[in-house]
Amino acid sequence: MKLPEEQVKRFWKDGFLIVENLLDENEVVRLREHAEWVASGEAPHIPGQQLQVEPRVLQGKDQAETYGDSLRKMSHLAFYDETFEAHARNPKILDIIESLLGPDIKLYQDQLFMKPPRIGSRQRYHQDMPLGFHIDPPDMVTCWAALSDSTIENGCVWMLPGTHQFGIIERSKWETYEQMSLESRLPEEQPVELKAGSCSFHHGLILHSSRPNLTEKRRRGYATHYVSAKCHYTASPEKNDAMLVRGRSIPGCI
Ligand SMILES: O=C(O)CCC(=O)C(=O)O
Repeated sequence: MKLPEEQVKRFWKDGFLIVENLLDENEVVRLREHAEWVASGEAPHIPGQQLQVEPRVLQGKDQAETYGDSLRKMSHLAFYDETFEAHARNPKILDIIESLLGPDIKLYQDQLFMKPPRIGSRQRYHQDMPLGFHIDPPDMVTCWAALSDSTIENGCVWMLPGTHQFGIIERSKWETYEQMSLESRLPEEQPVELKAGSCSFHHGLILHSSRPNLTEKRRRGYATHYVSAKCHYTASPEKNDAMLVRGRSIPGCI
């Protein structure tokens, strides 16, 4: 189903959009249970290097009860695993991405942010695209699917509306926004609180962050990062494993 024109306009103005209840309960439970299995470290088909432990646990400053509870995020899952790939190809998500990026779409990367109880750390203000997405132009939209309720207390994502319109922003300015946020001097930042099954969509250049998880429960969000298949790939071609998920590949492009 196409995204209504009014919502498309809102996305391009703000740089993000919330779509409530996009996934049904079965879809959420399947992904959540699968994520728990992969996070146990027992899934033989997911390389260990795709699982990233919370930095303070690595430094010995925090402790987690289980290996799964020490994880900050798991990456590139859809490229190894059918359940995550099926989510990345979910027509309900791709219809929205198509309304924003056009008919030819590739999955560039994915990240399942685990935000473990009590020790899930802050993600500083950043733009996604300059952090390892080698594309030109920056036609990139992420679907962030809430696999559990995401709230201010458990570390939901915060957006700075409209900042995608500034192009690539210098890292020193990211730091300025980060400091202002830490000092509660950034009235324009908006929390994206989501019920499990709801999704937010954000542009690859919007400044966003997420806060620590202060609760006793995990906050899980599965981010699938899509790009237009018309983008040029700006790194070495052999590193390009972007997966066509809708439409067609275009010769000479990603
Ligand atoms: O979920 C988070 O904590 C961070 C999300 C994020 O940075 C992203 O989806 O690009």
